[in-house]
Amino acid sequence: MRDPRADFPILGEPVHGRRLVYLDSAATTQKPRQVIEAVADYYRRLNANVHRGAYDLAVRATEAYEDARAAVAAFVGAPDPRGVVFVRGTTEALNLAASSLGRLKVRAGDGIVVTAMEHHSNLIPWQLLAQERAARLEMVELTPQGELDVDGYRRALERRPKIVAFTHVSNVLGTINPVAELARLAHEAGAVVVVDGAQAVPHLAVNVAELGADLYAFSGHKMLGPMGVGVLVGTPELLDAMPPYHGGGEMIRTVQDTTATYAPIPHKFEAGTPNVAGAVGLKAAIAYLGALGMAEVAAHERALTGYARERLAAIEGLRLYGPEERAGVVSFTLADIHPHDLATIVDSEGVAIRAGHHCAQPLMRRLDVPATARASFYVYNTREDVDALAGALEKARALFGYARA
Ligand code: C6P
Repeated sequence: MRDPRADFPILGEPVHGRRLVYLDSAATTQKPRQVIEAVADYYRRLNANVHRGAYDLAVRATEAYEDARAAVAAFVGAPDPRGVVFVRGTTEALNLAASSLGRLKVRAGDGIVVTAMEHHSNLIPWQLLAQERAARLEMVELTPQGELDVDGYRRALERRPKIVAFTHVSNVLGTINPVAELARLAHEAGAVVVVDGAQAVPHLAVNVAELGADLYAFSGHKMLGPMGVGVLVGTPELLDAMPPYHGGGEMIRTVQDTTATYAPIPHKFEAGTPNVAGAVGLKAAIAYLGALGMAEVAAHERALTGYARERLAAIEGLRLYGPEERAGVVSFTLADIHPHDLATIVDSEGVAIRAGHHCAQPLMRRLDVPATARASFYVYNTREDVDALAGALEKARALFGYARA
């Protein structure tokens, strides 16, 4: 992969007088100037509301928005751009899925299956739905290595749930779930499959049609794109059958005093003025990632993650969580130093990592920790960044009075 660092202006901004070592891309990624420029250029030259105006500028803004939809469809292998719904992010996509699928499919006593490695965004919407419908929410456990217990998953499917929702890649453990196999098993059991792809689409070549997910969610801001734009990809047949989520402008065909008919997909799910600049920025991010090559992006992260695991494992008292085979996320604790203290100390060295429960409290309970520290990698990270993290962690050890090994 070519070295893209010069494209990211923020990497030139010093932190505490030091070089910024940004290791929190699972939270949000930095933006290349190509994306920043695409957003600025949209506002400079194209801005108008979409799908409404008859004037030229509005037509061109609408074209830019719909071009972005086509680019997203091509990037994730969605056969039909009508299956690409723009939302604010993964969280909104999953709330849309739960709310709408819930009304379509779930009755009292029905089953919904999730896993113990879900981000709260792929858990709370299902909890709310289960409470509302008096449905049964079941959580599939993990193996001690932090992988999904597939036997437990098969057992959960024997109870014929209506919906199965799981993450493609864990934001804490980096575990990559075998989505195609899990989707096939769920379909055999008659369930609809909802996949949280927030940590997958930015890092792996994803083809939703090959994976067999019925609904697949991800966020633009975790893949070099702007904040406030995300995607729910679905099969057109399912999206057609699903009732609307939000009501308002743009999503209707005709409105009577007490009833309405709805626009065809995807517009049925896009009530109100959408984030057009966000979609345009996301298209630029997709073009940027496409030029780097997703296979190269994945290989770069795999190599860096392997190196990080090696460097961190050599630090005495450091404990790594999650399986060996994984995406570019490394969670750890160091002796009994609180992860928040660790993050603060390494920050003073210019190293940005995340500490906390990572919006995955059920998983933290299973790991038997209140929190972990987490480093996550992307296209602009290097082995020097990993060395900087390892050095900063050694300093933290010394500061807390642990002797050097
Ligand atoms: N995880 C992290 O630091 P939004 O906020 O809607 O863009 O994405 C939510 C979300 C959903 N699923 C997974 C697997 C995620 O990792 C995230 C976001 C960030 O891990 C912020 S908590």
